[in-house]
Amino acid sequence: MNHKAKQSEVAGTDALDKKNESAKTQQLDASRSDATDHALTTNQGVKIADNQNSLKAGVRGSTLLEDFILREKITHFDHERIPERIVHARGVGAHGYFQAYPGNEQYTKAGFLTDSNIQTPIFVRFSTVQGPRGSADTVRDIRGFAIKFYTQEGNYDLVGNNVPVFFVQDGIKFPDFVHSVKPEPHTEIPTGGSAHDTFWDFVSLVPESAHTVMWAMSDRAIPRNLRSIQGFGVHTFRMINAEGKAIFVKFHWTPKQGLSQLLWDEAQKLSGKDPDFHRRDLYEAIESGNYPEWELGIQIVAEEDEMKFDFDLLDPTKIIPEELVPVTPIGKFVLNRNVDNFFAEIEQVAFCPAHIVPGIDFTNDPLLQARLFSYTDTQLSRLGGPNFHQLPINKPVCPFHNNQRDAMHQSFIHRGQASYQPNSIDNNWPAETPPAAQEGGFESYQERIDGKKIRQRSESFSDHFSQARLYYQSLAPHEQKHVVDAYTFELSKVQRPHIRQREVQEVLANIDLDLAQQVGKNLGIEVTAPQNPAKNSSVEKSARLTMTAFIPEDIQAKKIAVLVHDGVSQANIDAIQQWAKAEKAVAHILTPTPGPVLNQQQSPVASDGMQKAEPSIAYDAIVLVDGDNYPQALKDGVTKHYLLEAYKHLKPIVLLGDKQKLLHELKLPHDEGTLNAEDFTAVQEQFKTLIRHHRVWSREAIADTVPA
Ligand code: HDE
Repeated sequence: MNHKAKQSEVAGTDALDKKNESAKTQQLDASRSDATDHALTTNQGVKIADNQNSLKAGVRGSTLLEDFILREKITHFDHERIPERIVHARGVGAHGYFQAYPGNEQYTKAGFLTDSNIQTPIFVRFSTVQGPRGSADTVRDIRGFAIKFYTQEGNYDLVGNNVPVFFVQDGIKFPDFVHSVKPEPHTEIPTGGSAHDTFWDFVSLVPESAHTVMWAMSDRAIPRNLRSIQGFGVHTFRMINAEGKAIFVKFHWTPKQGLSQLLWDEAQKLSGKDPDFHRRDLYEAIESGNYPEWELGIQIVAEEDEMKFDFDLLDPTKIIPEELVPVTPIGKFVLNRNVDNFFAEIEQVAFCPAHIVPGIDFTNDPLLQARLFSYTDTQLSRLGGPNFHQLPINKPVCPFHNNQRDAMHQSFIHRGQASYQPNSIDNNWPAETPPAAQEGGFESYQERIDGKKIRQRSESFSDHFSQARLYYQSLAPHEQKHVVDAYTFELSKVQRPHIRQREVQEVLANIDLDLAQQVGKNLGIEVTAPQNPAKNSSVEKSARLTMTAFIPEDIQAKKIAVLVHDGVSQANIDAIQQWAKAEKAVAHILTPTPGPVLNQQQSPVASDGMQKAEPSIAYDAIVLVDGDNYPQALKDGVTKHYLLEAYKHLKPIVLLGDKQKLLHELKLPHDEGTLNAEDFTAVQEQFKTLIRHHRVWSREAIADTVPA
């Protein structure tokens, strides 16, 4: 019997026979507990007669220790929480599938990347880094972007972030960095943010952080939703094809939805008004069939070109500008299914950068190397032992067998006598698989190693400012302004003047004197010419660093607030709803109170929400519908405040009929983002273009002076 045939016989038929996409669903189905139509029992299966009263010595007497039903219930409850992740504790996730484009065999032998006919099930978890599990979604922070691919050759985890670089170059500095950004130890303040002394103390002393801090101070760190963020593998990885030829790759995933940001004022307000803003958005988009989609691409560098850049490919604080190496698309993934249970799936999912499959391998990036150890280690205390791979969300869909046995939370009943190798009792099974491409055994890439054991940073890692400068120089003017505002805001919260001074003079001035002087002016710090100015990167400006390079083609899932009152025009409401449906956008009819309003014909118009409860900051654009009852209907000021705030936050606005007067009343000038019409259909195309571009940036100078 050949090796492969024997292996599948040993493996059994269950996982192998399942179709790829449904495999994960079926696996989860098998472990789903659905209590409908079942009697309430204890964990031992004893039917419970009374779940309302504990066992007592008389109706007013003390509770008895022998009440095993009470004790079992309370004991289980007492242990419901597990330790949250030390970083990336706040997160949300969803299921979906990945599908490769044809033609990737030249790069890799990984089956899920080379067979374009299969849909590989995936699970994605997005997260913030700093805050605890209960913190707000919209804080200024890097977002985690971790994908588990349940491939037929084993689970592959791509554990990345929404920015392409990291704060430190060597894993040994990671605990220091995390301690500095986490809430300060004496007060446990601030929750979810970096605007405090310890963070700025550390980063101003560690210039290798300069580039990533610049990304964190940009609009990338306050995304509008999780559907419109990019993802990056950060480190350089390797791909190996069936001939054994290796290339270096950087992973990028680009959202079909385009990129969009919150304004800082919105982000702060949302932290209070809807701390679950991002997780709600993702859940609702998927539930309504607006499935978010990303394209996976790679930047490819031939092995022989490793040294040809003015930075080191192994340095995780550097990007490869797309002008030097363009991104080659290799596949796409779609998120199309919400979880059934947050804890079982999102909280218990365990990612690890060391989970790779044949055709993909690591490089010597010293940050990546430390990560390879850290993730499994953290799961041991978080998930209570080494069997966390048996949890439904972590279990591979392909067969897996070895001689690891027992330990906490073992849920398999291993049969047979021999749990060692070599053995002659079980004919030496489970057996090794040769590494040749067609057999599929994992083989590490045979990189030549020749060096001294040494604790030293390579000289090629020593330029810390030129790419920070490249990033700043590549941003659009409004994005640069936001960076100045963000440094000003954060440093204004720093209590110690010497830390502010050091960041502005010794970091920012080295990156860009003008940037440093703007921030310095705001903080009352005089900035002098730098000691160590950034040398220019070989690329002066990179076109794909500004978010304005990622405008979506459609307005699918964009949210539009439609403000109505008693006496509104039904014709315009119908037109808005038809248009939104055709565009797959979400139009919410918002009423002054939760009940319906009456239109001009006195028929009820159903409410999707109340204006006070569904604030403008939760929407991408607004429409004020015309009607008979103005200004009586707007007398309490809620609608006016809505308009003022939407205007301030640079939203596209449509004013229909009598509502055209409102801007004038509020002393706000009309501009290219405020559309006046009698009929909605007359401006719908223009409105769509404005929404695709998301904000009316030309309004920003005026909007900053608008109180709201
Ligand atoms: Fe992580 N990181 N990390 N990290 N990381 C964790 O693992 C760690 C780094 C990232 O949704 C932890 O299971 C070290 C870079 C994401 O479950 C922990 C170092 C990048 C997630 C850990 C890094 C990341 C984590 C905490 C430096 C972007 C959330 C819980 C050597 C490329 C995954 C856990 C999820 C989570 C360690 C640096 C991304 C403690 C030691 C660089 C997206 O093991």
